[in-house]
Amino acid sequence: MNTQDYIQLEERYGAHNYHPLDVVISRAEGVWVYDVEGRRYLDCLSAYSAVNQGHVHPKILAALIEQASKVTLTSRAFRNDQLPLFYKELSELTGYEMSLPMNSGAEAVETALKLARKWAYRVKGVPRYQAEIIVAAGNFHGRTISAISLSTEPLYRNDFGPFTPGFVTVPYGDADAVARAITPNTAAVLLEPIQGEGGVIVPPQGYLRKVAEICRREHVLFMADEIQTGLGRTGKLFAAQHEDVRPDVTIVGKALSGGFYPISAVLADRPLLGLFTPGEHGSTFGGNPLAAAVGRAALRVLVEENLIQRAAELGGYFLERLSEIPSRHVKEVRGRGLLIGVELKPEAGGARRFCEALQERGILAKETHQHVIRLAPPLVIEKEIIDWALPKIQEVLQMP
Ligand code: IF1
Repeated sequence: MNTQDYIQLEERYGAHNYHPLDVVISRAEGVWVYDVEGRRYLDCLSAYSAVNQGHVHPKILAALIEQASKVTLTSRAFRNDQLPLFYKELSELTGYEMSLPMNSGAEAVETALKLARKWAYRVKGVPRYQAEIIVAAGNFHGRTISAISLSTEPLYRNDFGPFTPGFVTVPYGDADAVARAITPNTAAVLLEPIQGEGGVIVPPQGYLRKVAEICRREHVLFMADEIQTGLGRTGKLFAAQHEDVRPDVTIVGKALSGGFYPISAVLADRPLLGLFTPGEHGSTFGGNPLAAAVGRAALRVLVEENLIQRAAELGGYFLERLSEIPSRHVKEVRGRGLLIGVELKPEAGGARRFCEALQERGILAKETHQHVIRLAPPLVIEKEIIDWALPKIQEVLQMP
């Protein structure tokens, strides 16, 4: 079967909820993916930052195989011998006292929303079912009904109401707007430290710190969705650390498994996560021994291979070189660490044709918000590979 055969099958039998680039990947290793025609590409998306550790990392693969041959799923009705170690290692790495494991990112976001509401009623004293959670315009927190209820993107919402109530939207990047939106019923503020889907939007310096201060003063929880920005992507373990902020709740996913398996978690200290009691929340697969073993290996790789430091250094280098490319199409190059967005001028006609031109040259990237090319390779990338990619990116940015 060739590329077209696979595409036809997919279009015929699969729901059309995506419009992928026409490349059919059958194999991957490190920063490289290979298609069914045997062509090689540099992966500059990293599955939206899920493969920070690089594709098919050998140490994570070994942990997966070893655990899969022992026991994969017990349900949480019984205990398993991997989850306690995962909890401990996640706590030691992140500095949060506890965590609650789920599968997809959206589920972890839902978990955090439930936690904030319970805290509001049981600790803060908000009248029953009056809790409000403040979110930012342009956010992306997932695809569940509640996650799209937070969204301001018509495509994600329009046909899917009625929506979950209890959310208040403020502009992103404006701390005063957060302060103004707070009422006695506010439970939490939920933000991405950098908006990924929003188009790699880096908020003004000091924004996160100000919001954190406002939250502390007003007795409101500050919750960071670090599903995309966390676990090294921006050159710190968490992007909020660029402003020395430690949110009350941090949500992680994606790279928590290095791309092998959906694993997410909510991180917080005991007074908060300790509020959940048996039966209130859970998931068949959340915290299963295979996930726990994979998560442990994925975290170890981040640390042992210095991937966070690499993201800081190589990201800085990549961003600088990209900024030097003369192009009449580019409006701005921005980002942190290896999460980089190249925003094109509206006259450029959208980022998609640039991504297709990159594909022809052996680089896979995905447009976001129509005018932004997102460049986010696995953190195991090397300077020489960035230097290989730069002239190709330059060629594409200098197209007519
Ligand atoms: C898709 C975007 C990225 C996320 C943040 C929660 C979730 C995500 C900050 C939900 C997921 C993904 C999902 C993917 C596209 C993608 C995405 F462009 F849509 F916004 F990464 F930038 N919080 N982001 O970024 O996690 O439930 O998917 O595990 O196709 O929907 P999930």
